[in-house]
Amino acid sequence: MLHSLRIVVALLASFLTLTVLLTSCGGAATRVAPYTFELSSEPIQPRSGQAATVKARITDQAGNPVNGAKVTMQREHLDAAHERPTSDATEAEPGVYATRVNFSMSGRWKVTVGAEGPEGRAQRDFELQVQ
Ligand SMILES: [Cu+2]
Repeated sequence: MLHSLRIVVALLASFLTLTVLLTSCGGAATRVAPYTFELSSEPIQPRSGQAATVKARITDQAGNPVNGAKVTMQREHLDAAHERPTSDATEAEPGVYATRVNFSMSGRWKVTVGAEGPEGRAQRDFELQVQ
């Protein structure tokens, strides 16, 4: 009896966690897509005050490129608190989304890539070191 009650509590707890995760990224109706993200930049180590290209390769569970997604990249400087600019990225080649950005300061930057595609929405954080 006590044992089965514990299971119910555990299930309820995990359900609540899932609900919070889903609602925190834009509504319970949004599906969390099983995308894989890979981030790269040109140059590999961007310099502050100079334009760099940031690219996200997005693939689905089968490893196929995710085409036609709406992709954004938000940049956050981890060494100082200030505005967090967001850029729209465009599909440069199948499943590869690129944007041209200017990291205003050197140091550690978090790049949050958000993708809304046919299988739903997903996002992932990356860290970039800017010279
Ligand atoms: Cu900064």
